Amino acid sequence: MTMDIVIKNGTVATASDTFRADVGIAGGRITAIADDLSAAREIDATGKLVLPGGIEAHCHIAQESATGGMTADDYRSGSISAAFGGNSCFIPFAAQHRGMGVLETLDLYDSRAQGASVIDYGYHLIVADPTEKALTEELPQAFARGVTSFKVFMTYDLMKIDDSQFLDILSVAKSHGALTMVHAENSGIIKWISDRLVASGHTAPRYHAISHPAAAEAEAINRAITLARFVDAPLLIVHVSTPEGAGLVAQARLEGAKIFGETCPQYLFLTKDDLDRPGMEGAKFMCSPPVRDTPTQEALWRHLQAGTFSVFSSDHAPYRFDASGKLSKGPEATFKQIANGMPGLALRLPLLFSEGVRGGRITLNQFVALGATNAAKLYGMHPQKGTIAIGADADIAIWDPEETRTVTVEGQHDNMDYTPFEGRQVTGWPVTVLSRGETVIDGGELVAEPGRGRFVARARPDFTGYPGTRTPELDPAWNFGAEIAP
Ligand code: DUC
Ligand code: ZN
Ligand code: ZN
Repeated sequence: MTMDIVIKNGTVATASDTFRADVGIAGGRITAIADDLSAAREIDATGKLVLPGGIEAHCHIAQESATGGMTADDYRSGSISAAFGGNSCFIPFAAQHRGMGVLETLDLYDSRAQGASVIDYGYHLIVADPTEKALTEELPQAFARGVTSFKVFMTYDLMKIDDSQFLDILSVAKSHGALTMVHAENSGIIKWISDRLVASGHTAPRYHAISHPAAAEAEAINRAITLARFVDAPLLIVHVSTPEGAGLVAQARLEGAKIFGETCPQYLFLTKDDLDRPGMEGAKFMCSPPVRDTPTQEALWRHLQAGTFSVFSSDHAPYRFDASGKLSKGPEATFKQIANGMPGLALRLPLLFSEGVRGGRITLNQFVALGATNAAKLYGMHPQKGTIAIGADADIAIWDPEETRTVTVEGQHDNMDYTPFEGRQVTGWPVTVLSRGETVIDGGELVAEPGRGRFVARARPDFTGYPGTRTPELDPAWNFGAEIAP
């Protein structure tokens, strides 16, 4: 058997197994996993971990917000940053804004990504304007184009959909096999408390945490799960930040509903004390939902360990600490006027490895599942991506589990001027990253050309094992024969 590359002497880990093996690559795919392989090019992985390349499934790249602000990272800088963080694939959002067609949105993001990305990519479609045309024609066409996940918002005046629109999108997604994702926070609670805070002069960044109470997340997650279960559609709750929200996800999963959860590093590593840093510094730590407190961190770690969360994502939403981003409304802006989001594309996996695996909170196999395999499965890329198996794309990250670095903004490769994780000691870093057998990162250097990354047309996810629910009112056998929903 002729191979182009062999990764030798490493410890391979997948979502299920850890074993000593060489990995052979030919034509960009994994063609052999065996004791002793050789090829013209050999990568020595002695003392290293050979893992599936990470799949970053939640990041905002070359995306404008509904109010017009543009993220600091584009597909070039964003993909480079992702690769340095051990990822060989990422799935940013293609954001439809009101008045835009779905296909027009996808064309726009194609033009932004093509020729720019160093790793493979797909998009989740954000649906903010579910017109009849979007529901009946364009979402099915998006699905046929390989965009098989749709995100909706329950908050933000210019993005949010109502419950009836949510049911429409869940039903369309279900009938095509797409996965709906939701930003679940109660818009009314946030507006009510924010208005009172601002009116009484409480405008500093720290009040962002107060204005997005845990109850707002819990109410919306409960409602989102209720709606998804009502039409028996799969749903993934993104960026879960509270024990209450995580508990609702866990309970629904226990009951067999096709409900999935995601959490992010900021909810495990930062707290509202970071929002209370002097002056406007707290703006660097503003994201929605907000960072919470230490007991919340502990509870979310328990949920990660126990399997409540299927994916662990950065929610990289890069707005610089200057007039192009966080301070676009000036240094006196209220918390309502500051862009939500923080960077973390390159640090998601090292933070999870250092604190999770080395800290004894999750196994190495859970780390692989949370960082790559589960995203590949849920987002329709498995087994092409997300695992080390014969026939899979040779998307591989080689990790040095012993290397310790201190996080600095200078050490990042994104377009940001700060990192919320500045000064943190992290042990365990990716040192070599391959994408379809091509080396992207080698010894701390970028060695691939922007534009080599390809769009991945994704398939429908497999929901075997989730029996779901049957709503009598939607069952023609019970509802006097009315055909209401797929
Ligand atoms: N939701 C996200 O998913 N990311 C950034 C901000 C937000 O509200
Ligand atoms: Zn969100
Ligand atoms: Zn996000």
